[in-house]
Amino acid sequence: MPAIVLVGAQWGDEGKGKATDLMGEDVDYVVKFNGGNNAGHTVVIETDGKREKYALHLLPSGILTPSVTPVIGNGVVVDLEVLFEELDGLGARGVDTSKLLVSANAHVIAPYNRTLDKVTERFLGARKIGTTGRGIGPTYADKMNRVGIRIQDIFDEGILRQKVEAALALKNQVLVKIYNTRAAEADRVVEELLSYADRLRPMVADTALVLEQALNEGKNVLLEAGQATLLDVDHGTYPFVTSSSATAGGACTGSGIPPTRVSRVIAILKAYTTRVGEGPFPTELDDDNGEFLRRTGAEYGTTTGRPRRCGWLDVVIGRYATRINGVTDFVITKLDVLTGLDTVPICVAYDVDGVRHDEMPVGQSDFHHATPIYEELPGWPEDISGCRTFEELPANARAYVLRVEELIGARVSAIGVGPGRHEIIERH
Ligand code: 2SA
Ligand code: GDP
Ligand code: MG
Repeated sequence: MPAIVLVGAQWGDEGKGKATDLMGEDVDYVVKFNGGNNAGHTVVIETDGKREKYALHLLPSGILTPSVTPVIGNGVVVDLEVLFEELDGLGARGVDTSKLLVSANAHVIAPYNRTLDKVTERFLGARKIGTTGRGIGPTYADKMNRVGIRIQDIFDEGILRQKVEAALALKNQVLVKIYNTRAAEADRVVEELLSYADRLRPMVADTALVLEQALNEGKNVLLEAGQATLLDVDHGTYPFVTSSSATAGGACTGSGIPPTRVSRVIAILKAYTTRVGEGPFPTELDDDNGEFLRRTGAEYGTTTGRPRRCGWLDVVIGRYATRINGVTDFVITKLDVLTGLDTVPICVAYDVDGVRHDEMPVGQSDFHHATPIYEELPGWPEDISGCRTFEELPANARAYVLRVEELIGARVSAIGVGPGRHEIIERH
């Protein structure tokens, strides 16, 4: 049976959490395969007419569906303090988290990597990336450098100590001599990490094997990305990216599920564009329209609270996401946010020094000063949040979706018309 991959098409915050939650009923396992608690997924659930809002960071969004087994895959970086805080928070709200599985091969965000992330950003000053400061970059750097700490190391004090000491031999030089800050003490780090061992032990598994067995038994597995295509370390707007593989390929390396098992790749595309952190953004709006999108779409970081940069939809990026991820179908989210605009612009290509680009420019410098070429579509004044079928949408909203579908080159299988779990139109 199939594995389904769900990715973000733009710079994140497209509504992946809501889309994953919506699929929850139809899947048996939801696997987070990249990133860590830099992610922020807001899921709004209506029970008895009351709206309950959940903000998930490290845990897969599927954790809110009782029948789902949530899995933290090997490609994730885990802050253990945050893991237990998040589990306790959900537990206090009556969510059963007892089925959670954590890969023995996932890497741990050591406290010194949180420090390094923050001091590096301060050190870079104007050249900073605008990270979430959660220690993500330094932890993936340790993984590639082969000085990382893995979940399984927490259960072997001797190995853990050896690894922490090896990592700190170099890091403390950097912390003290370059960043002029305090050295990390190996003993304290080891003590802190060991303190989580007993609670962690029952959750730890060979998750790649568990998922292989689940697929063999005909179970459905959803692989849920954190961040998005243009934040992918290989395919994004490097260096203004996160440090993991957020595209469909990363779903396989980050979970241990082979590509031949994946039958569907869903990409989530917001009806406009947002970005948090630094880096190029051709359709960014610094005017009233940008403010309208931020206010109407409540565009503030789910993890850091930072105001998100806002701009019009960019289908050059949409097409790129289709290609890089092998998208089978898109979910367009937040169409309701565009309600009330006279015209809705879509960026269909870029002008770079008088040359038209229909694809992402190969050179990052060109992307930095790309000017959008817009196509203007008529807007719609009607409230669409109550629409549940495509036919119920106003003609101009339908025309917008159909035009986007044509421009990105893949089917739109669902359309979000509000933050709630059921505020969605499914197209069969
Ligand atoms: P990091 O911390 O090393 O991953 O930062 C590197 C870049 O990746 C961006 N990034 C994100 N972009 C959008 N949303 C993210 N999650 C949160 C949210 C962000 C928040 O859901 O709103 O609350 O600020 C996320 N995580 C990482 C980051 O902005 C850098 O550009
Ligand atoms: P993620 O990181 O991709 O999971 O997205 P976030 O949760 O960070 O940001 C998406 C925000 O949009 C959340 O606050 C969602 O509740 C909200 N949202 C998702 N889909 C829709 C939609 O169709 N309409 C509206 N108005 N809000 C939505
Ligand atoms: Mg988010």
